[in-house]
Amino acid sequence: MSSATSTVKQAFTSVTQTAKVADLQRDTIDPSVKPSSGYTHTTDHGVPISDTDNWLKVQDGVSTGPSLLEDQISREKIHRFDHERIPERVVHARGAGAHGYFKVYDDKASKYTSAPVLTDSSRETPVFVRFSTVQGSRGSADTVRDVRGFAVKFYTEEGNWDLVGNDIPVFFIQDAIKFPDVIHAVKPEPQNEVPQGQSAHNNFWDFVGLQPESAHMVMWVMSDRGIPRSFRMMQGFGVNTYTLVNGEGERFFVKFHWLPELGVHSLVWDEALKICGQDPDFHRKDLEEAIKNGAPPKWQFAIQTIPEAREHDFDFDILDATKVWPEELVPLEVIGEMVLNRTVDEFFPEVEQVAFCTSHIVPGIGFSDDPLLQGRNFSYFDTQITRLGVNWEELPINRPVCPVLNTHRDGAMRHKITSGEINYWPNRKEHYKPVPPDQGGYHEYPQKVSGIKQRLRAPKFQEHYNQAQLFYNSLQPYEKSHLISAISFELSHCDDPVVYETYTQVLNNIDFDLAKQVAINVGGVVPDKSARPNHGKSTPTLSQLYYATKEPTVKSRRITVLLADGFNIEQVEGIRVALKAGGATTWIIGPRRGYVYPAGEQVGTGKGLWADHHYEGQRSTLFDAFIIPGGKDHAQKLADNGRAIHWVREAFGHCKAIGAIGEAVAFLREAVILPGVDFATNPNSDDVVNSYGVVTVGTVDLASFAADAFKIAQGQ
Ligand code: HDD
Repeated sequence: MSSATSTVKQAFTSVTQTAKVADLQRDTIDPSVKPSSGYTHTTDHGVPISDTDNWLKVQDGVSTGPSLLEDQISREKIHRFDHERIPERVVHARGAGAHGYFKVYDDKASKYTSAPVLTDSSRETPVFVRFSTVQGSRGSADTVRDVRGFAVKFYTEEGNWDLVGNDIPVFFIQDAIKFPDVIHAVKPEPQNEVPQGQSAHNNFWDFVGLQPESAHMVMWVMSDRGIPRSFRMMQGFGVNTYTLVNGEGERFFVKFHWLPELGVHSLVWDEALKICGQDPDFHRKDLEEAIKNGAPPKWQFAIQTIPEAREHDFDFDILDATKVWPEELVPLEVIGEMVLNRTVDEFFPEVEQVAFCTSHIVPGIGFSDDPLLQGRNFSYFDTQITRLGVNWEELPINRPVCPVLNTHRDGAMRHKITSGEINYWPNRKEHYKPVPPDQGGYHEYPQKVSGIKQRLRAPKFQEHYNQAQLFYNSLQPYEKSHLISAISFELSHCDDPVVYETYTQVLNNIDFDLAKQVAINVGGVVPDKSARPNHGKSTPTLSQLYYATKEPTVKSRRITVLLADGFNIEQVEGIRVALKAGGATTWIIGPRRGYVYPAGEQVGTGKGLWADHHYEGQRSTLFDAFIIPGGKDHAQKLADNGRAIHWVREAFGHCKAIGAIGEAVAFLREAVILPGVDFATNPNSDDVVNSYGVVTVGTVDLASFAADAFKIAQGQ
């Protein structure tokens, strides 16, 4: 820690790494306000209540008489209920959150910044993260095609730092003045408030067709990045260009990155659509389930830096938020990690009331002239005033863990009581003395600026297609095919020909083949030649494949064993031990929620395995993989059940990992009805893994397999 920082800390009080947990518990651990089975019900003014079920009425013993307005208890209950809602966020209304910590591995970043949160490896800085979708309202579904918000509040010892990012590294627009336009265009249309949780409508595609700077981001959202498998499997990006200033006063431009430990993974579109209906809270529940099951999600934190003197060395403007800094040009440096290990206690005061501001930075970190960031710095504070009132930073989830002391006073819902007669500076008592920079006070980098005041964009901001093309060229063939299907789906939902015809022409600036295929699908203008030559450049780091898991793992994955009565119990037990050892969350799906019976056991004896759900209760869409054990009657019973066949077929269509043992191999072959699939011709061979992600084994010594897995689980 620098001496300046320590002096300031002494002037206030010291804080610890678990400070935020302790701080929040100030509001939750008081036993007198914890629900219990004793007589605890009171009014808001603390008077015990004897009846919360009957409004005070005039009764004559026979008929019901009038309800009395006098009933202060009933009135309070209704008043409080009437005012439970606050305005939802104007964007990113739908979200989920969790607590955790951030730490850096060493002081490597001190060559760029003096910020202790990024350089002091002895610290564990508390964080709160909120993930979100952008378009839909608070009650919309999780798995829609959309950008995901990735907002991190670091409760540092020098004050709160909010890194308000997304799961996509670029943005739709370059200048903040266009934000209300892009959001109006993507949100439900004003005349009928349709559609919800989708960008598949005329207004969005109309806007992006006329605002070509959005082309790059449109490619990202329409790629598999737009339908993540889980919040835990998303990359995060600060998106805007910030700056870092080191102890020598040198300045660097910086981009911030989060890299998920589990790799970057997506749903497939058909699956995403179905989950919207089957489990609209899929991502929210996934986050909670992983943390509660002891698989706290983890991200590495990386930075890309460019020294101030190299600002103009690139063929794009490094302050343009519609551009990435290709990793080949500016490599990532991993400097730390974040773990989310605590779920929230109550959604509203934590997830709904958390409020982020890009303008919240700490000494050692600064802004750049990125025109999108500059506008954001105004907007966030402003919107929190509408949502939460001017004293929103006093709310438990938002208040810093370090002391907050200043001359701000009053306003609606002020909680804090500051003693003393002074509320201004300068004053005779020298209270609230500003902290000099060498004692830790924030000070701006002395940046030289010159120019002519005018409403213009810098020259390199005029180029919009090079990186959109770079992104498209870098995709794997299957990623390109998904992207073409996604744009085709969206444009098919636009019924104004001007809209889909214009957009297919925009696409022809990116790639001829892309434009042609989409135009054929949606009835657009089929081009006969490219509007712009493809520069042919590509880079592996823009494909999602590059960031998929480096070390395959079942850890924290939802894996089921699919059963009917008559299964082979040794195999099931072996499978479950092995999966548990690998850290997977396991489930049994059967014909009913209740006992499912192994071979040799009478149905109804209660001596079976308990199925967590029946075939329709939880569909295969909600799991990552499944295994079917052998058993002669077992395979036949599955084959006789249309729901079981549908379960398997959908999973196969969604490219899930599938395993089958013994007799189940033949069932699987019949269920998916795919001629020419190699596992169909090899039902009795050992360890056949085919290109569809299907593993089949004829026989397996599961007893020794389970024993080995058990040893692994015991750490031997
Ligand atoms: Fe924004 C919320 C991310 C551009 C104005 N934004 C919001 C949230 C995220 C982002 C993750 C949700 C925070 C939470 O969970 O509470 N926004 C971005 C990114 C952008 C971006 C990565 C581009 C780099 N935003 C942007 C611009 C403006 C805004 C250009 C306005 C000029 N954003 C807002 C807002 C919101 C918001 C209106 C709504 C709720 C809130 O702030 O707290 O102020």
